Amino acid sequence: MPSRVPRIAPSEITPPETYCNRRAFLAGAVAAGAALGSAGAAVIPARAGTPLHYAYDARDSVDALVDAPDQNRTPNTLEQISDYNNYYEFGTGKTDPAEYAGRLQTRPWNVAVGGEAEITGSFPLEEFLRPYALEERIYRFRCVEAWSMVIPWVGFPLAQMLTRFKPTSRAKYVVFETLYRPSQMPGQRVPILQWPYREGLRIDEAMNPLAFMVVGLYGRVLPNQNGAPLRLIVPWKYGFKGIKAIVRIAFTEVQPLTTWSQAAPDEYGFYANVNPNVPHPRWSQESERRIGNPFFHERQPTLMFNGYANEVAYLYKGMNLHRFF
Ligand SMILES: Nc1nc2c(c(=O)[nH]1)N[C@H]1C(S)=C(S)[C@@H](COP(=O)(O)O)O[C@H]1N2
Ligand SMILES: [Mo]
Repeated sequence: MPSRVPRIAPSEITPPETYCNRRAFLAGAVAAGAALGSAGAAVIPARAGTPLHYAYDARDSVDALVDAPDQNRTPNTLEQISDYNNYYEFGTGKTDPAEYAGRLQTRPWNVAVGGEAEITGSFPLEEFLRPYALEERIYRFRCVEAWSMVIPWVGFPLAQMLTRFKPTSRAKYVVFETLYRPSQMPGQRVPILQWPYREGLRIDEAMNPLAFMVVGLYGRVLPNQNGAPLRLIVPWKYGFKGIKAIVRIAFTEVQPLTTWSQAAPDEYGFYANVNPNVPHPRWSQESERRIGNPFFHERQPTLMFNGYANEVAYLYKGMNLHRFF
């Protein structure tokens, strides 16, 4: 254990995931950071719910990372976050993933990295994640809004991961792929979507500090239905960009085909930025309901880029967002 890190019993610390309020969060952050006892020991346990070491790193902070859209949002409960999911590999019902994803074996797990990068290959998850478990790069805590919920994710910035593989100047996009394993993913035995599920980002979007690779939730290993062992969160985009159970990452020169835009090109574009001004062909996107809100049926106005415009609007300067939706 590094000597400059004082030992503090976990019980003395107010867990930061109990609030998503920025000011309260910053006050609690120091203590949370000091709780990193055996940093670097286990890379990441396989079992959902196992406590994870994580820290809040002030160097990593812009206001938006914690709670941009709203100053006093209470995070959704673990039950809300893990009992109501979209994960078509386990079925199209919102409770199918909670019911069936437990059978997915998340070890051994390999992540293949390919395409326009200097370092490519297939990496066992432990090796893939090892840098983030080292003392200086411990998992980060971030409270972000996604899919009408406020969720205390644990993970690390996507940019930090991508730069390790030294993408070349030809890398204009990055594409992600989900595991294809029909024996454990019953939804894949049915052609609901073109399997495996695929998502992509433009490289500058992927390098924005808000794009986040997730390994945990509420300070613990991610439940399978939320995308264990590794999933993406892109807070300014619609939920479907947050691909789960990632096994392949590739850097490409051309814009990749993505599952939902292949399935319904008029309804789902490559960008999928949260945008109240661009209606979905079959519904308005001007307002949303907050899951878990006691006033659930009250709709709130949807904010441009999900409230993160200050952080991401520069990515789309001069682009026609009706055309590139
Ligand atoms: N592999 C895979 N990833 C996926 C999906 C999916 O069906 N398969 N659904 C997406 C959609 S539509 C949403 S809204 C989010 C939901 O993530 P959550 O269940 O953690 O809230 O996951 C996304 N990632
Ligand atoms: Mo979604």
